[in-house]
Amino acid sequence: MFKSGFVAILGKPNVGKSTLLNLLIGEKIAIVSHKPQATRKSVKGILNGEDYQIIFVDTPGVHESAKKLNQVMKKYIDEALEDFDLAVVMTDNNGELDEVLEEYLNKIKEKNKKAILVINKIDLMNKEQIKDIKSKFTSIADFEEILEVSLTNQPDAKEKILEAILKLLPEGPRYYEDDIISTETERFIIAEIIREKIMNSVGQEIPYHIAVTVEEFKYREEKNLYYIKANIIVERRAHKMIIIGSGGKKIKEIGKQARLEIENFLKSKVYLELWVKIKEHWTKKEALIKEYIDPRF
Ligand SMILES: Nc1nc2c(ncn2[C@@H]2O[C@H](COP(=O)(O)OP(=O)(O)OP(=O)(O)O)[C@@H](O)[C@H]2O)c(=O)[nH]1
Ligand SMILES: [Mg+2]
Repeated sequence: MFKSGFVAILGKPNVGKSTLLNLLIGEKIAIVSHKPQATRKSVKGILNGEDYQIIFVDTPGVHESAKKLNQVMKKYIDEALEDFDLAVVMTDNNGELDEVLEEYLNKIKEKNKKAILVINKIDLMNKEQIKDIKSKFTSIADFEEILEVSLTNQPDAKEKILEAILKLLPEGPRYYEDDIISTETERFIIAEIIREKIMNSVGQEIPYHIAVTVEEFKYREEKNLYYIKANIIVERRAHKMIIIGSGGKKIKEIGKQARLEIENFLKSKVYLELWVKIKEHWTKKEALIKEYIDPRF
């Protein structure tokens, strides 16, 4: 019997959803940050086995907020919950459970879909804390299985989670060719790698006000490398100054880190050119959100 399906990964910001996606796929396709709300749009990763194909959908973690960008992020979760076969609900040592997450848990129930609860980051918790989180979640939703793991500190976490998923996955077709691991474009992944490097190298607030667009992406035969030109969009002049840093030091470091990872991703030498552009209040303007994040929303 061939098993397949769409597995939605849901949870509050920073619990480790993108870490899980990357671990399951075995390649880094989603960005990871110690800062919350790293993921902005859903990222699909495909895992092919002898007798199964799982399409994981990593969703953005969101807080309740009226902000436009947050509303767009929520649309990705709604979309992931339109059509899915199994939900992996994740939480961490914060055990946060608010109305937004509760709404999604209700939706899973309404749709008669099964869910697995993954309690992540047990390396930061004691038994008592784990027990409390477990009872908090099980008091409002049903889970077929509850797993306590540490994605970063436990070698068999991946196997445990995969095994639980395969047990619950329905019979189904191979939806995608078996040689692709993601439906995301190279351009998107490159922009995300750059955004991750910025997120992880500047202060608290700025990451939520930046977008990255890849303007040019071409292979230069004569030089044997990819030429990539990307724009870093910020909302304010002050943010631009911080990203550039004194004497251009900061942007140089961001560029170097991003280039190394893009080279690894493309398996080729890369020449990366970064430009910082100011677009005032872009996170509040629908047309600009469409342009930088997703034209569909
Ligand atoms: N201590 C510890 N940290 C972890 C573990 N798993 C993930 N992390 C860290 O948690 C942080 C958040 O991980 P992400 O995968 O970006 O979380 P996310 O749920 O995708 O976050 P959003 O995209 O913001 O919703 C990163 O710094 C990870 O390295 C774990 O088992 N233990
Ligand atoms: Mg994420």
